[in-house]
Order: sequence, then C-alpha cells, then structure tokens
Amino acid sequence: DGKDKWPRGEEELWRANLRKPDTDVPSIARSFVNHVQTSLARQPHNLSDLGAYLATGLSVRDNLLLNWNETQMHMNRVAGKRAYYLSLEFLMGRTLDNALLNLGLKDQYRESIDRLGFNLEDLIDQERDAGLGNGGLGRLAACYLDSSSTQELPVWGYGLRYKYGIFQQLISPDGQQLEAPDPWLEHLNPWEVSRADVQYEIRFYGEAQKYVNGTARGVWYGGQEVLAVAYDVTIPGYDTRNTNNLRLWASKPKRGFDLQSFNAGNYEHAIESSNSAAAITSVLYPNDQTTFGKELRLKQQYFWTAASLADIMRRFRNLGKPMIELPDYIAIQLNDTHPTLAIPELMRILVDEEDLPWDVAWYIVTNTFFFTNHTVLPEALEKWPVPLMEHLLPRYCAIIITPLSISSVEHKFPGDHDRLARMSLIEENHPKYVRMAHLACIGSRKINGVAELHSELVRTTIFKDFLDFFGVSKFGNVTNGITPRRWLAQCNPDLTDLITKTINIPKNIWLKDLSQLEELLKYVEDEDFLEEWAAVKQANKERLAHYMRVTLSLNVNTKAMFDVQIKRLHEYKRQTLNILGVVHRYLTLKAMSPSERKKLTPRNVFFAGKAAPGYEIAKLTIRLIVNVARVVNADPDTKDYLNVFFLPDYSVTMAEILIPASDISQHISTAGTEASGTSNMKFCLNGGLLLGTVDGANIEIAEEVGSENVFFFGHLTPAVEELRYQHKHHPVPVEEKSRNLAKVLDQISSGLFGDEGVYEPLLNTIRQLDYYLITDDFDSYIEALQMIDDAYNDRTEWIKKSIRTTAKMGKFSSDRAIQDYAQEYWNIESTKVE
Ligand code: B1H
Repeated sequence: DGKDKWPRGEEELWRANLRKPDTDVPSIARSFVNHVQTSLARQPHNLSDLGAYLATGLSVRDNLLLNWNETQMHMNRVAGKRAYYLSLEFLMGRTLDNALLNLGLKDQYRESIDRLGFNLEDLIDQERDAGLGNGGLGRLAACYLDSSSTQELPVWGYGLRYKYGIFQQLISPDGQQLEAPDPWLEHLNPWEVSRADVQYEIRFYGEAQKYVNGTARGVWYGGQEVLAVAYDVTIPGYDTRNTNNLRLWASKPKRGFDLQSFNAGNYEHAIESSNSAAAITSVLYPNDQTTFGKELRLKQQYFWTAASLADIMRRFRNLGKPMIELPDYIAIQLNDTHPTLAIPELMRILVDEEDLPWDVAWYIVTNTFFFTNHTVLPEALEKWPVPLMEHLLPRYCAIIITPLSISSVEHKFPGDHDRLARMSLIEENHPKYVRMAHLACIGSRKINGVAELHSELVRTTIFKDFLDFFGVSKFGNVTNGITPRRWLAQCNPDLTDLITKTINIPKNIWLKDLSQLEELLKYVEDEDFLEEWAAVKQANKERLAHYMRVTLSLNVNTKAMFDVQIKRLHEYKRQTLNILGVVHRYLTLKAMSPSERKKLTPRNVFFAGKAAPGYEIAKLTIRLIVNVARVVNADPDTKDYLNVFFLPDYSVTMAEILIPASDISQHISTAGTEASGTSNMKFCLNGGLLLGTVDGANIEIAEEVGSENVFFFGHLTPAVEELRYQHKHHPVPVEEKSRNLAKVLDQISSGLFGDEGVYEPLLNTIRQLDYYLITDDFDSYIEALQMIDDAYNDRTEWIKKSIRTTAKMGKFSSDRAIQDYAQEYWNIESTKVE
C-alpha cells in the first residue's frame, strides 16, 4: 500500500517542501517572524528582547537541525566506528553567539534582526548560561564537543539534563557567599529537542540472583523503575555542516503516580515516588573535587550510564554485527571516574542479556572503554560504600568483585600482600568501599592524564601498582586544549580581525589550524602592528570596565595593569596566596611617600570564582578578598595605585569578558596539584601573560612560548613532599620562613580588614600544617610580582611578549587534543557531511 516506500504520497510535494537552511537576510526574517507568531504565539507589537532572543534561537535551531539530520543520516550510512564521551558535566555557557559563529551566519542574522528593530548583541545577552558543570572538567567536555564536530569526527556526548545547574553565587555586604538555585530552564530552552520516543527504563534497588543454570548469567528484578527521557542538543562544527549530538537524560516517573494510593486518599504517598524519580536529574552536585558518598549522586551516575549504554547498544544492535566486534564500532571515553559504573553495566548487558561467557564479555569491555583521570588529589578520588552499592545496585557487587581476580596479581607478584591490598577494588574498612579509579583503570583499554606532568604523576603515584602490572603502554597523556572558536573568535572579535588582517590568512583557515598563529612572529617588529595590538587590549579593558559599571556599579581605572585570577575557590589553587600578596602590596604602598608611589604602575586585581557550599575555608577566602577590596579601594593613600575586585557569580559568559582584558593572569597552584588548568591557555591565547607555578599545563605553555615570556615562581613538585614533612614534623614559625608573610598575617589578625578574629581558621591553616606551602612560596611569589611590575613598565617589550605568547598557542587548540584521542585512543576517522 505504499507505506514502506519513501517518500510516502507525492514525491514532488515532499521535494518542493523540504526545507533548506535560511542563510539570506529575507529568509532569516521570515523564519524569525514565523517563530514569533507560531512557536511563541506572540504579536509583533508586544515582543520583548527575551521573546526576540527566543525567536532567534528557534530560527537558528532550525538551521542547526537540518545539518544535524544530514549528519546523522551520513553517519548511519557510513556505519563506521563512533566515539561516545560520557561526562557528568558539560559546561556549555551560551549557545546563540557560538552557533552563529560556527554557522557563519552572524552578519546575516544581525542585519535581519536589526531591520526588524532589535539589536543582536542585546538578544545575545538575554541568554542564560547552560551551567551544567563545576569548572575545568565540564568546560573541557564542551570544548571537545566543539572540536569533534569541527574535525568532522563521529562523536556524541552523553550527560544529564539537570533542571538546576551550578548554583548562583551571591555575595553579602560583609563578604559571605550565599547560594541560590539556578533555574536556567525557566523559559523555553530553544537549543534542545525533547525526544519522547527515546526512553529507557532504569532499575534501582530490588533483588539479584547471581547464577542461573550454572552460567555466569544473573538476573535483577523488582525495586524501582525510573524512565530516562532523551533531550538532544545540536553541536555545530565551525565552517562545516557536520553537527554532532549531545544527548542529555532527564528522569521521570514510570507511571505518573500511584493511582491506588491516590484513590485511597494517600496523596502524599502517591506523589512521593514520582517526586523521587524526578529528583534524580534535578540538580548538579556543586562539590568540585570532593567525593561525598551521597545516595542521590550514585543514583545520578547509574541512571546516566545505564541510559547511555542502553542507547549505545541499541544503535550497535541495529548494525547487525556480532557482539565480539563491538570494540570495532564503539569507543567510550570516561570523563573521570564519574561514569565508571558503565563498566559493570556493560558486563551486565553482555553476560545477563546477551548470554556471553564472562571472559568474552570482559574482553569486549576492556577494549571499549578509555579513562581520563583529571586529578591526583586524594579527596577527589571517588569511592562508594559497598552496602550502599549492594542496596541500590544489587547485581553489581558480584560483577565488580570478580574482574581483577586476586589470582592474576598473585601470579605476577607472589606473596606481595601489601600490593594486593593496595590494588584491590575494595578498600577494607568499616564499611568497605569500592575504589572507582581502580575499577576504571582495569576496565579500560587505556588511561590518560591531562598534561605531561600530571600524566607522569598518574604513572608514578596513584596508579603506580597498575603500571607495574599492566605495563607502560596502557598509560598515556593527552594535554588538554580549548576551542579557539569560543575562546578567541567569539570572545575577542577585535583581536581575531587584527590577526586575520595581519597574517593575511582567512579566518576560517587559521581558526581550524591554530599553529598558523606563528605567522604573527613575522610582525613583532612592526610598530603599527604593536600599536594596534595594544589598542585591542585597551578596548577589551574598556569593555570589561563598562560591564562592571553597568552590572556591578563599580568604577575601574582602565589605565591600570589588569591582573586576573578566576577559577573555582580551592586551597590548592591558592587564591589565598594571591590575596595575601595584595595585602603585602597594600602595606608596602602605605609605607611609601606620595612621590615614591607616583612612580608605580597602578594595578587592578580581579578575582572571581565559586566555593563549594560546604567548603568553609574557601568561603572564608572569599570573605577576606571582599573585605580587603573594601578597605584598599577606599583608602585615599592607595586607591590610585591598587584596586581589588571580587566579581560575584563567575560563569563561562563572565570569563569571555574577563579573559580578553587581562594583562597578566595567575595560575599559582602548589606544584603537582593542578592537573592541567585550561584557563591558563585561554588567557595566553588572548595575549595575556602568565604568572604561575611550575605545574600542570603551565609547564607546556612555557615550553611553547619560551620561558622568557612567562613568570614562574615557587618550589617544584619533587620538593613538595619533603616540605610537607617538615611542616608536620619540624615546624618552623612563619616569621622565620618569611618576614613579609608574618607581617601580613599579623595585620589581618589584628583586624585591619574588619571582622576581628573571623579569619583565624584560614590564617591557621597557614600557620599550622600549611599543606599547600604558602609560607614556602610567599617570598618568591612577591619577587615574581615585582618582576612583572618592572616588565610592564617597558610597554613595547611587554606587547611583544604578548604577541609572542598568542603566536605560540597553536598546540593548545582542542582540535589537536581531540585528534589525539581520535587517533591514539578511539581509532575513529573524520567523515565530512557534504
Ligand atoms: C578537575 C575535577 C573534578 N579535576 C570531581 N577533577 C568533580 C573532580 O563534582 N565532582 O565530583 C568535579 C570536578 N576537575 C579539573 O579538570 C582539574 O583540576 C584541572 O586542572 C583540569 O584542567 C580540568 C580538565 O582536565
């Protein structure tokens, strides 16, 4: 009856109506007005900027979806190997501006919107950030998606559609951080497509039996079932039609609510289970780098990995290939240990559902997964109580305990019981814990760290025993990268234009091959170019100052040096060192005569970042920064030379304004603690110089740009252990380590910044154990700041350093990083959608 042929009905009618992208000004206007009238059901005469933003978003989405459809059809036809990036965080930020950039339609949309009486920049400002991540790890995932599409690689992201993203940060007048929910989905989200047709049932609790008919097969039944519903987000590549997918899962109750209880008048019980299902994807956990062991978090992790694997397996089964070939068609990247449950889940599917023998299943699993470690901090290494695991996922413990059976380690290292205990998946404690990093390691084909030094620490510290066991070839490094589309073209259009004009290479070429920036080196002696370079930096400082005046009512001296530290508040990142350095500068200024001061270059020190809601010491650091700012900015002796700002509610969008405006940025973690850092790359790409410790990717940035163009200070990684030992066993008073620091601590204690006594817990972390070695690094930090003052005074030389820095940042494009993964790990190939 013709139902199987395509197209159904009249082919001509279909063909005449299939939409093509709206790329010219009149069609864009038509699409915009159409969405105003129909999708939004609004009248042209009462359209607000918000409505106009939504209409623009829907119109852009139409274009994205056409490319998305083509891409999915193309990838199905090619039927090659695909990679899946599992990340509990995707810190996307805003989409509109980035989508227009990648589609190459910004000018056309601007003109259309202008002619309809709106201003594109105002509409862009209506968008709320998609803040579905904590910091670097989540933003890295977002940059990798951009690069995957741009590099025309078949990669999908899988994550959770949190109803509330990272909390909004408010700062009370006395400097305390307050948290408020982030209702980012309050209005229509024009960037997602809900897929009611893509749903999976996810089981929790209940009972499991390990053996059926003497095989490895098990069953799991009963308990609670929750639905996972897919929401798809288009990921456009730059200057290509390739548009990948980010699939985010939302939880929903399986059967509305319990009608029996409802009819019996027990309304609360009736909605309870429906609420508990919805709760799973309600909020992002804001505890960057600490594990909490909360049941809801484990539920999130299982819900997400089980839904993602069910979806991946459905796609694989459609290929009609034998299971043993699964690793030839699928690579799954685990972004940290958060998705580690995917390993036992795939075992469960292969053994319980596909009826494969255990060893065959394990062979498939260990050739499918890849694992990235992002931190060696002990408090960040995930472990889950065995009783909780047994209760929530009763089929799991049997699957987890079998893999690296004691016998194979015993066989290789007979009698080495310490080693056995160290390598065990189970920490023998009360209760017992499952060590997720160990499970991720043994269940994966390869493990990598995120910068050279970090990958070395992965091999020599936390996974040393596993290196001995598996050999070095299981361990690798992929130094992180950032997308130059968002982090240069989008956030710094003036610099982008200047670069394009100067090196005379089309923007769409060098933005996809960032090593071309080296061409800039030819112009470092060109005075006109130097002047233009400096003018762009100045304009970006004015832009930041304008933003701060309008949104925060703050006055910023744009003649001053802009010194920026923006990142999550954490003791290891040492914002404390920075603010203590500021206080030292303040005291030094106070001791100077007015004429001495006049010789100095004024400095603005900017801070922004969120503290985990339960992290009291980090919150106290914010309080100190805010109160130092209050005193210093108001002091008539110093206010022309030193200003301090804490910008509340740091976000991707705020970073896009701050980064292009910086002269110098600070990345000053205790050596060996910051796995990579990625904002360091963003600042340098935008011509800001770097003040840092010899840590993470700072080291590789210096290798690229030349150590004469970065400011390094502080002890090196090998010294850290010994220094900590000294602090613990042979403590030396602060005065003997650094007179400067002792004076600073005394002044704060004595109430110079108000709040007498409240800072003692923070100051005592330094006076006592000083785990992050602030006393050891303080004097060399102050020296480095002085060197920066001197270097900045030779403005021409400074501008040259700035240009040389940008010129050598090619390595840090996420295009390079994603190609590393594609070639050295996933074994997938680019395939262009024509
Ligand atoms: C990084 C995390 C992280 N490392 C646990 N680890 C989290 C761990 O919510 N959690 O449970 C959240 C985040 N994040 C960062 O990853 C590193 O500190 C950076 O140095 C690195 O640049 C970034 C990306 O690799």
